[in-house]
Order: sequence, then structure tokens, then C-alpha cells
Amino acid sequence: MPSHITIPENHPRAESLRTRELLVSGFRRGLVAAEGLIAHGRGEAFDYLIGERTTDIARIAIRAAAALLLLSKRPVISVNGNMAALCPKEIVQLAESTGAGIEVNLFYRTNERERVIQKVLEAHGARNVLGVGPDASASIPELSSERRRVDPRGILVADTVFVPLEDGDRAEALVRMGKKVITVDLNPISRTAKASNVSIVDNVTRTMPALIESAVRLKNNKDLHTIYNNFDNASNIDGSLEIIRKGNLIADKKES
Ligand code: PTJ
Repeated sequence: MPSHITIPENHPRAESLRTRELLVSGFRRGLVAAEGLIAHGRGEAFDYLIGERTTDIARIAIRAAAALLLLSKRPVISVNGNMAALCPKEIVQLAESTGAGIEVNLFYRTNERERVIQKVLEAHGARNVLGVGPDASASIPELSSERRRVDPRGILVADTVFVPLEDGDRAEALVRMGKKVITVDLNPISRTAKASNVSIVDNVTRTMPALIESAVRLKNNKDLHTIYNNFDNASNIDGSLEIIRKGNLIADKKES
């Protein structure tokens, strides 16, 4: 369904309004859960606090995430409704540039929504979307939400799982299973951000193109282990918190 308003190009908040429209349209097309709109509002509030830009600190995390994806033997990108609405093209591009699988994994799981998301990803070139319907026949231990259902060819056997906009329970459960977890979460104090090995505190709409670019640039880099091993998630999160605490105008000066 088309957007119900035309966003003027020169509107000072045009970018943010366009992102909202993507989610609202995703909701109307059956991709996004109603709760996904609320989750986005929380993200927007944190985005405001970090200055609605990809900070230098987030760029360090993006580079470490790209290195980890390239180092992994069986990386999988976990896709929920918000991600499918906001960056379907980038999900497919990231999978292609890192050799990752793509798996649909929903908190508010319905078979209909899984299939709509699968179709959108396929329309953007995805060839083998995992985790849809009976394919999600395996379970993540000790997890009671619908997110526990995973594809035995995908998240279950993955060594690294990329879980943007995730809930904390599953991030923690995946780490307990011995997997490396990468997330994108504008909230630096979420359980997901704290539990993950690499947490990118940024808006997925900005992170995804930067992550693809980083993966393409690092592809033949011999220092991937060093790049990933030098990354310290807790101190990177502290860096984002400092930006929020001090106000992003001061942090801007500090970063540049
Ligand atoms: O499609 P489903 O059924 O799997 O449901 C997806 C949502 C997002 C509704 C579900 O995973 C959920 O309820 O998530 P939470 O627990 O609200 O967490 C979402 C986190 O993502 C919050 O910490 C938000 O701050 C953050 N967030 C929201 N929008 C963005 C974001 N982080 C980065 N970029 C965004 N655009």
C-alpha cells in the first residue's frame, strides 16, 4: 500500500519520516508485527541521543562484525519483520558478500508473516530462505519464546548468527550454545547488546550499507583474526554510553 503522505525532500526530518513509512507500509503488507512499530519508536529515541549518525565507535564495531562474518564457516543472518521492511536488499547483499545464510526468525511468529517475509527477500534476490514453516523444526534449548524455533540447516548449526533488533533471551541462549552473536541495537544497555560478541549501536538503516562495504573491503584481508580479537564489546558499548551521557555535540568534537 502506498504511503499516505508525501514527505517533502527538504523536511528537516525527511530521513526519519521515510524510515517510519517503510515500517508502516511493512505493517500494512503483513511483514511487520504491530509491536515492531513500538520497538522502532524506542530505537528512534536512542537514535536521537546518539545524534542520528553512525558514530566512530559504531564504525569500529561494524569493522569487527564484518571481520567475524568473513572468518565464520557457517554464518547466518536472522531476519525479523522490522529488518525485512527496512533493509531487504541489504540483507541479500550482505549474505552474498559474506557467504551467510538467511533465516526468518520471528518473535511474534505466524506462518503467514513468515511467508510474506520470505517472498520479499526472494523478490530482492534471496535464493534459499531458511526457517519458514515446517523447515524450522529444531529448537534452541532453554528458550520458551517462538524465537526458539530454528532451521536445522541454519541457525542451529551456525557458528555465527547476526541478529539485528533482537530480544535479549535469544541472544543469551545463542551465546550459551557456543555461537558468536552479532547484533545491531540502538539501545546500548539492552540485554542483547550486553550478551552479544559484537554489538553495533546504530540504526540498521545506516549499519547495513556500511557493513556490506566493510565486508567487501575486508574480503582478502589477512588480518581478520586480529581485527576481531582486538575488539572489546564492553568497552565499545561504554563508548556509546559516553556519547549519550555527554551529549552528541561534545562527542562529535571528541571524535573528529
Ligand atoms: O518481527 P518479530 O515478530 O520478530 O518482532 C520484532 C520485534 C522488533 C518487534 C521484536 O524483536 C521485539 O520486540 O524487539 P524488542 O525487544 O523491542 O527490541 C528491539 C530493540 O531494537 C530495542 O532495543 C530497540 O531500541 C532496537 N531498535 C529498534 N529499531 C531499531 C533498533 N535498533 C537499530 N535500528 C533500528 N532501526
